Amino acid sequence: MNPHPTQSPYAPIQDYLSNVSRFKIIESTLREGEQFANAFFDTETKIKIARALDDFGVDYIELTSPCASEQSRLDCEAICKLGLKAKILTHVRCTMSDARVAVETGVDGVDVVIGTSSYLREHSHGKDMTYIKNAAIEVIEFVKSKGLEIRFSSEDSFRSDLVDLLSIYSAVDKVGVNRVGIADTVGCASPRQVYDLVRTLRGVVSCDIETHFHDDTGCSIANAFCALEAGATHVDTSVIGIGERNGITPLGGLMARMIVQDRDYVINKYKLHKLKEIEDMVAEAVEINVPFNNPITGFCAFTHKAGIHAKAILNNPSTYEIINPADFGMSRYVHFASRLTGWNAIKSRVEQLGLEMTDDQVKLVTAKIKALADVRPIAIDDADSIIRTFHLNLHSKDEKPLLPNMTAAEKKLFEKKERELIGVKEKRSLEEAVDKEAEVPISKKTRTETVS
Ligand code: HCA
Ligand code: CU
Repeated sequence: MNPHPTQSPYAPIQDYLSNVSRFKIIESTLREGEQFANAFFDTETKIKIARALDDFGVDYIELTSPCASEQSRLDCEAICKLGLKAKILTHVRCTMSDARVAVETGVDGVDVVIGTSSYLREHSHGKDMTYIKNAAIEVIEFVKSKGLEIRFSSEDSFRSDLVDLLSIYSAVDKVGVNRVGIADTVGCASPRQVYDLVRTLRGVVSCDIETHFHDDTGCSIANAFCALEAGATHVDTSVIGIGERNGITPLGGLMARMIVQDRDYVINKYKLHKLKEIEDMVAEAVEINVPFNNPITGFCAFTHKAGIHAKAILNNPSTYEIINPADFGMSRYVHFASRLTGWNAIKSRVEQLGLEMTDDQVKLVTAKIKALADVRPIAIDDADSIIRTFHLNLHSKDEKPLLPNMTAAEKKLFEKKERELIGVKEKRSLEEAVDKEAEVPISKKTRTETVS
């Protein structure tokens, strides 16, 4: 699965920059996630989420600023006292007054941020780049003097002047910042822009590079991936991606992307089986449903519907799955109750139900299920009950109706569809017979060719 399992000396140069096989996660559900419209986390919920994330294996847990409110400060202290394996960070503005409060909470590190784009400089804090640089250096030296990790990040990096950005990152790198952060605050960046900026920055600073991507234009996972390819070391995530507006890179989605890249790294580092539980916990806390199209845990993430897909999946799941659901404790599901179903899917269901039928019988019952699905949407129960009754009828004298709860109109339509299907089937077998007669013996021909 990993296209670069070993680094060859002839690998293109950018592969040496890539950190896709050694990235770290800064989990921000309890900071960025608290900025989600529906989020209100009481202390107990925060502790539950922090413990679950720690158990999952994230490297860092980022918490709301202790300066946001008195309760935020107390919660930050409480989480620091839990003795988690993950390092605890808090996130504050780049000012000495915030930094002083942050270092007293018991955190392992402080993430500071200040807006550097002209939009934010003019319309938010009103400070120029020289002021920002001096403030950053003072804060960094102070936090370091307390023996804590310090990260400096520029809000709205992708709409900031590149020269301004590189100059401030280079200055903070020189005074020993542990990480610099790039933030796509408005979700405007494309993967290629991300790659270019991170790669340029990688050549300017020697410290770690953290990245933070909003999802306004649907690129948050792709951007995180490209950032790692370009040499970023850390990715910010939140559970289900919750955050300001429509949020940031989701933890689960990132896992999906990364497991395809380097299964061993992801599987050995994170307890992937816990993902669904964590997502359900957070979804419940913020009163949302996990979206249907969520990677890994969306209700249909491993559901196969069309007959052609189902047949191939039943033969070999890799045909239509890039991720093995079992890696996440999930299961695959072959959808058999629809008009798109095929006899292979029904055969597998017949076996699951512990019934015995010949292939011809399975084909016949498949035709009936498809006929009914043409009349009305059918549920799994309907399909199962058709299969069971059909099976019963095979072994008994009197013919029971396949579905007892049909209206007269449905029954009529069903019978018509059944007749049509049988007609199609007869036409098909006639065509097959004609084809057979005209057929060149392909297998023979191929064999001769291979031998000679
Ligand atoms: C925000 C701040 C932030 C900070 C990111 C960072 C952003 O606007 O709420 O600290 O790197 O998106 O810029 O979340
Ligand atoms: Cu953000």
